[in-house]
Amino acid sequence: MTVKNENIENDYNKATVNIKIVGAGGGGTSVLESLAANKLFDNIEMVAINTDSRALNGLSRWGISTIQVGSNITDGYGTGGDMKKGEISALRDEHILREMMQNINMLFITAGLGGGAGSGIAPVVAKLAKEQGILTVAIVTMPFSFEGCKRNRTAMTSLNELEKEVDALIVIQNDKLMTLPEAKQLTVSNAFKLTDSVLERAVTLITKIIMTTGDVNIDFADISTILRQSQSSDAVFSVGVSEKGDVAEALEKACNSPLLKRSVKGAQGAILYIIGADDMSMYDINTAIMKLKAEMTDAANIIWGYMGTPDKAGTVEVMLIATDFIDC
Ligand SMILES: Nc1nc2c(ncn2[C@@H]2O[C@H](COP(=O)(O)OP(=O)(O)OP(=O)(O)O)[C@@H](O)[C@H]2O)c(=O)[nH]1
Ligand SMILES: [Mg+2]
Repeated sequence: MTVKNENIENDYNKATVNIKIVGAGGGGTSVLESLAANKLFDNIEMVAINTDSRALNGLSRWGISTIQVGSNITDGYGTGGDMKKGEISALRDEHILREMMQNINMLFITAGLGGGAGSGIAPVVAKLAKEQGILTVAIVTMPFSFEGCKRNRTAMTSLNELEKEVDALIVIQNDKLMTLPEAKQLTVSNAFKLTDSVLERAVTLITKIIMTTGDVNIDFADISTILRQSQSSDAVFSVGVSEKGDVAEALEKACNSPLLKRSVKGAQGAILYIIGADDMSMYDINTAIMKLKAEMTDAANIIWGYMGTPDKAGTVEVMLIATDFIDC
């Protein structure tokens, strides 16, 4: 009996998932600040990486670690929009980045693409993570059209590099933010806050799924299976909430989020995690999942989880990750 308990303890220790979140460049760092300000994660280390020493200054008060790269290339300034400088800076200090990734299982990389630091650093971090077999999800924004062709080209180049290295890539088009009903009231800084909150939601979604133990549990291995099922890094991460406690409505909202680049149509793999009242009906969950299946492909691999909590009475939150698309 004792032996069995020790084994469980060992397995539990092994099963602890070490997650880090990297913010590359100025935009990436601001996402970390908003995660820290909302005190979302105590046990996940956040690391800001930039060439710009001033932008890294003071982050320790939020509990964010910092890595300044390329000090002999940019003299501690930003790259002035030069992605090559960002990339070379990261490569020069590759050993520090590699060390930062030791003993982690999963890495999130966030960046606002279009500038030089984030666009250059993020693909280098992704490549190093891939070499070490770390499950890697990048969540990036594409610049607003008004930021001009150069920034858009830089962002596209960086995106193409990232695509080759990561297990899942979530792309938020800043322009799409302008189509939201609240867009007209947005000041510039509020618009970026909105982007930050979308990035924040995607990171929260996946970490919440991994870190919480549900009644029908989903763990790191499930996330890994779904994200690695596909050769492509194309993925949909979304959250839907029904205030009426209607799981089908929450799922519908998750599938139709206005910021998604694509729908779940043609997806061959999905994770569906439902958080709601502790007396949720199995019939309703079944109906919702069958609806999702009908949207995806016949042979779709759907891993579902459920956590019932008394304080969720009246609302249902559905978290959805869909991958492995066959284009139809
Ligand atoms: N989410 C978010 N995106 C931002 C923010 N500020 C800028 N961006 C976006 O991110 C893109 C890159 O800008 P920065 O992150 O400031 O650039 P950088 O990576 O630091 O690169 P350099 O300053 O050129 O060395 C911009 O074109 C914007 O689209 C922000 O506060 N939050
Ligand atoms: Mg910068």
